Formats: sequence, structure tokens, C-alpha cells
Amino acid sequence: MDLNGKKAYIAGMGKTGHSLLRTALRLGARCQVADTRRLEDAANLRQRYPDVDFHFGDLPEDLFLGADIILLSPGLMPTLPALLRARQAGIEIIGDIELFGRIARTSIVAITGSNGKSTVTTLLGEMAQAAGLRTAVGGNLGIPALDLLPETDPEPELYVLELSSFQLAACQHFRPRAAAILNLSPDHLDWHGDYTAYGAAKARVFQAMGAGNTLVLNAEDTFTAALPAQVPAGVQLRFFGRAGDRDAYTADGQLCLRADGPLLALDQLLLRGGHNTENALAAALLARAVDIPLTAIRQALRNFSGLPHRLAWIAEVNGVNYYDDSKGTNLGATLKAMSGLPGPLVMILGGDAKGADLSPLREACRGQRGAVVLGKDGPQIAALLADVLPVQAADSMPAAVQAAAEMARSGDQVLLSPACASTDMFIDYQDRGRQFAAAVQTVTGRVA
Ligand code: UMA
Ligand code: ADP
Repeated sequence: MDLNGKKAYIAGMGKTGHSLLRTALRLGARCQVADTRRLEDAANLRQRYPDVDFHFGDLPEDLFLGADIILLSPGLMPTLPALLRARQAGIEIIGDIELFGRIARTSIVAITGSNGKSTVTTLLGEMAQAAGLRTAVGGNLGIPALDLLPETDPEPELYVLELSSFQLAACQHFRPRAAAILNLSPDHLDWHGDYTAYGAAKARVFQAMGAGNTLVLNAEDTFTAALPAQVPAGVQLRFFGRAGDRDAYTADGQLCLRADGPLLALDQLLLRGGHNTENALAAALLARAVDIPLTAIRQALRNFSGLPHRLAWIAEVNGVNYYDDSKGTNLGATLKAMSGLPGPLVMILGGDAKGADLSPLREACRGQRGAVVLGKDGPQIAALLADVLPVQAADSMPAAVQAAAEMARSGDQVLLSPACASTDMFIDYQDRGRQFAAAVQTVTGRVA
């Protein structure tokens, strides 16, 4: 990637923006940075990078017009007038993953979909490590992809990247050796405009793939099952699903690979729930696509107990079990989490619904014990559910847990799986999950 002497404009100065700036400077670019926010560390940034021009706050429409290339952060809305103007002017705009793909020299596995990405990414990373591969794991999961590139040491043998629809929307030639699209359900519709555009962004993960590459798809998901017609010639397709004619499936209490036979008994999998069985199958197919041996796959499957804030058990108090599924930030994830527990449930829902239609929650909540709603879209969810089950509103996590504990009866489960983003009330989903666990301790400590 030749950026030497080029004028690179970094759009957004979050985690990704920092990684874009460091990389562009290393490649010899002359950089400018813009962020629509008035960032607290602006003075530090100016001090650390004295040769870089920074622009914070509202971005003038013509701000990017002098750039040779714009390096875009994923969270920025594509409808930002300064970006639209630059696009009209024919300036190249690429995201961090496209840039990463142009620099990285070893194999990349990319994982996307609406739900299960972090789980599959982490699990595949464990499989690769168990196989003794020098592996770097990141992307939307947390460490920006560009920060995985070593400055001096040899490159990792394998990069495992979780990719969001925002990141993929800014990819053109990105070509992973293997990729998976796990599923699609409505999310981020405010950013993409509609469901079709959201799905199209996910499908960009395979647009530049070709012979020698493998695409793993969910055979049971309406969106992913219809994708093969769009997949470039030469790409090997691998399907996971329930039935035995898939490439990975479950049969007779075993996880099985069509090419390799039985992999592991389901009861040896520490991950719980049908959705996690799908995640395990997807990770195993990806692992085989990059030649990870079966022994390493089995070892990782036996040892991996899942990530925090994904249907994680917190406590049992007075016969009521409390579960943290704070990472349930869209409808699809919450429906899976609800179906993974026996019930009756007291749901804690709400936050920023990101423009999604949450009406399928009505059916899922029918017959459950109750719901407590929180946050920006709490009132909308309360109105949706009011005639289906008892609903209460709360203005903080302790108040929500208090209300849920009062509604629950012995044998019930209280489930925080909000179907919404957290950032209207919390720093992020981890903060929301931690506040939930803390509130469970205090509130139930009082009633116990
Ligand atoms: N923002 C502005 N103005 C700007 C730049 C950003 O208001 O000029 C806002 C964005 O709208 C967004 C926030 O700041 O709300 C962060 O945006 P960003 O692009 O700077 O994000 P990063 O801090 O670089 O973090 C991103 C991912 N975040 C998003 O895409 C929103 C992180 O995923 C990811 O871990 C990180 O890059 C490294 O790859 C988080 C996420 O919530 C976990 N992702 C979404 C999800 O999983 O649903 C897509
Ligand atoms: P992502 O990174 O895509 O958000 P995670 O692995 O972090 O996915 O899981 C987020 C939430 O989505 C979990 O809390 C769980 O409720 C749900 N989930 C996980 N895997 C799946 C799946 N394969 N299908 C549907 N929902 C899932």
C-alpha cells in the first residue's frame, strides 16, 4: 500500500482512528484528522502528533476535498455531508479493514453476521492457538485490525477478525482466505438505512474472494441460505445446519463434520444453547478451511466456556436465577437468549433500539412473568408489551433489578437481554453488564 507523501485524511478519532493515524504515518502519509466530537484528549493528541492537523466539532462540507484518500472510522454515518461531498468529488474512501487487507501478508479469516461473531472469532482464535499457530485476534471484537500488524516482528501466521457491517461497508478489495456469515437479523438500520443495505454490507465480505477461498454459511438462515447465487466463482461453500447433509451438523448427540466424521459429543461442549452449537459448527468449518487439525479443534471446543455478558449466569437468590446477556443488543440475539432458558422469565429490556422494529418481542414475551424497561426506547417497548405481560419502567439498573426481583417467583429467571444498544445510559455493553451484576448483588443481598 503506497501512501508515501500522500495526503491522507483520517475520519473519526476513536480506537480505529488512532490505528489509522499510526498506520498512515508509518506508511509516510501526510495526515489530517477530523472528528465530529469535541474530544477530551484533543490537547494531548496535538502534542503527540505535532505535524498532524486536527479538526474537532462540526465538519465543514468541503473539509475533505484536498485529500488523496480518506481513511474512514466505522462508526461515522456515511450520510455525513463532508463524506458525501468527497465521494461526489471522486476521492477514494476506505475503511480500516480494507487498508489492513492491503497491508497484511498472511492468511486472514473474517467472521461476520448479526449475532455470534465475537464467540466464533474467539473460539476460532483458541483453535488456532491450540494448533500452535501464531495467531492475532481482533477487529470489531476490540483490538483494531491495524493494531494487530507488527511493526518489526514477523507477521502472525493467522489473523482472525470479527467484522461489523460498518467495517464491511467500507471494503472494496478485501479478500480473506476464509470467511463466515453466521446469520442476519435486523440491526443498525439507522446507520444503513434499511435491511437490504445492511445485508448487502455483510455480503461484501465475499465480494473479492475467489479460487482457493472458503465461505462458511448458515444453511438454516433465510438470508445466508440465499447468498450462494451471489458468491464469486471458485469460492468453496461450506454450510452448517441441523440436517445431516450439511458440511457441519449435529447428529446423535455429536457435533459432526461431513468430511471428517464425529467431532465431539455435545455434552462435552462447555458452551450452552442451540445458538452456541451453531457457533461451534461454524468455527470448526472455518478452522478446517485453514487446515487446523481436528485435535486442536476438539481441544478448544472442550475448553472454551464462552465470553462474559453472553447469557452468563450471575447468581441464584431465593430460587430465582439471574442471567447477564448484555451483549444481546438486537432482536435476534434477545430471541435466542430467551429461547435458551426454560422460563418463566422476567425480562430487562431497552436502551437504543437503533431504528429496529421490535414487535416480535410480543410473541416471545407472551406467557412470561414480566418485563422491566429501561432507557431511550423503554417507553416504546413498554407500549408494545403492555397487553402481553406486566411491564414496569425503571430509570437505572439498580431500579430495574429491584423491580425484576419483586416480579420474579421461585423457579423464574431474570434475564438482562435488552435487544438494544447500551450507549444511551451506559459506557458500553460491558458497563451495562457489570452494573447489572453489581445491582443483583446489592438488591438480592437485601431480599435474601
Ligand atoms: N463518532 C462520532 N464522530 C466521529 C467519530 C465517531 O460521533 O467523528 C461516534 C460514532 O458514531 C460511534 C462512536 O463515536 O458512536 C465510535 O465510533 P468509532 O468509529 O470511532 O469507533 P471505534 O472507537 O473506532 O470502535 C470501532 C467499533 N465501534 C463501532 O463501530 C461503533 C468497535 O466495535 C470496535 O471494537 C473497534 O472499532 C475496533 O475495531 C464496538 C461496536 O459497538 C464493539 N461495534 C458495533 C457492534 O458490534 O454492533 C458495530
Ligand atoms: P456478536 O459479536 O455478533 O454480537 P456475540 O458472540 O457477542 O455476537 O453474542 C451476542 C449475543 O447474541 C449473545 O448474547 C447471544 O444472546 C446471541 N447469540 C450468540 N450467538 C448467536 C447465534 N449464532 N445466533 C443468534 N444469536 C446468537
